[in-house]
Amino acid sequence: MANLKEKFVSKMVPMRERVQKIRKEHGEQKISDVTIDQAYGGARSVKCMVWETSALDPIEGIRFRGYTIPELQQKLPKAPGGEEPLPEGIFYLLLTGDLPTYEDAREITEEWRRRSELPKYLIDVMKAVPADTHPMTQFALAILQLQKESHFADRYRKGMNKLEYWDPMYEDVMDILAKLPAVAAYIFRKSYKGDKHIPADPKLDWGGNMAKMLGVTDDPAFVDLMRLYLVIHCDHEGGNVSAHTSHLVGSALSDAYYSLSAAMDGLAGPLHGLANQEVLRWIMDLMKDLGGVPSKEHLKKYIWDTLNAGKVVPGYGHAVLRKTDPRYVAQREFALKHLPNDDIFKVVSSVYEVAPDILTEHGKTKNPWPNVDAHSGCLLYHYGITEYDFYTVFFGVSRAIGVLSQLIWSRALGLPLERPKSVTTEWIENQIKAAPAK
Ligand code: CMX
Repeated sequence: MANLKEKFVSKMVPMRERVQKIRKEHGEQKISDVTIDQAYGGARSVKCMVWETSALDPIEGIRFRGYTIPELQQKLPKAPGGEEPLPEGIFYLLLTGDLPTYEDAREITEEWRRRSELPKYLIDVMKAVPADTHPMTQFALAILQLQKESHFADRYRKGMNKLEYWDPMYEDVMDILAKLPAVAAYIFRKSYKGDKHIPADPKLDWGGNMAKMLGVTDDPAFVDLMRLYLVIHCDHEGGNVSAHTSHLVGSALSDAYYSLSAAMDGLAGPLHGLANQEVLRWIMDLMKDLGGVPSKEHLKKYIWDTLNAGKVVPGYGHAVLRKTDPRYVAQREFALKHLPNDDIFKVVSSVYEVAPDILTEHGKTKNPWPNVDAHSGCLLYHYGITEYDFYTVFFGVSRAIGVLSQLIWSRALGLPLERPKSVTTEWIENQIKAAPAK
């Protein structure tokens, strides 16, 4: 795809110079201090990584290249007749920093269509996977199996100048993103629909084809849901587990297949992306126990029971956010427009009304507000995707857009091996002893 690649080069060259200048002239300037609590506590808020594609404010939420979700719903190109932005458009934006035209997005659709076919060896491997394997395991496995296609690994083996790393990385990223909807749909149909598959439609966009190949409904609102979903889950700055994992693994010059597959292993944790499946499971259990849509009083007791049993309320809390996640809000607005009378949506809304006060009273979580995962399952369930173990795969297809765009940038900027320093508890105790008395 000449245009996008040329456009990227036009951005890459000045950006390289900009970063080199910053490092040369201001490399010694401090931007973060680290406390003992942060060292034990998962490095919260320690600023020690650069991530170009998005930035997260604790109160306002995510901005993709400076744009909020409502702004992108307005400004990104849409498919004819569609109401939600095309994921191809956000890939263009994350990679180049510029808003695409409809034609720019269409070119990416075409490029991904040309690269989308799944090799037969992948299908053979996927067929051999035990049927009860979790969809996220299958997804990470499929990405890893495709690694033998890597241009980056091939070029590196043959000998490549560092300044060229970004180029085969770009090619790998385009190949992977092109195939992910078909990989995801293949896992879905194999796991839940009798191993009967639906071919892609060459006339459809990337998200449209994702919806088509799943084969759950012809409702055009579902196609728009897929596009919205694939846009809003794509990136959430660099510190989250999936993004950070891809960054770390990629820093060893592992190619995009290795980096993404590892990122998906992190996304599959219940405190991260798997929370979307856990939310639906929790709500379905709740509706079963309480006989359908519960009263507020019953719901409050159920939430307290969850907390008193030493469990988390899935979909609530966040390591960075301190307000309702704008990705939650975008999905809530979609639900209010398309499925206001859905019973599960009613429960999701009731939880939103009562859970923040309960979590505040409980007094542990720093953020009592819902995150992205509190809402996505109810939308997917409404359109017939009732197998909630599959939900995190959608998150993974979307997250690939963000982490892979950044991976191209990481190689373009020559970012080095990531290697923070670890210390022992004994070392920390010695630091405490050596510190001046307060
Ligand atoms: N329910 C109950 N307790 C919660 C809670 C919740 N939803 N959220 C946080 N807490 C607890 C933590 O478990 C922690 O307890 P301990 O002190 O006993 O360890 C305490 O509150 C402080 O946690 P925190 O600093 O507010 O939050 P963290 O940065 O440690 O963790 C997160 C963030 C998301 C893992 C946590 O809020 C959580 O477990 N939420 C539920 C799972 C979830 O929805 N994850 C998806 C996040 C979005 C995504 O990545 O996809």
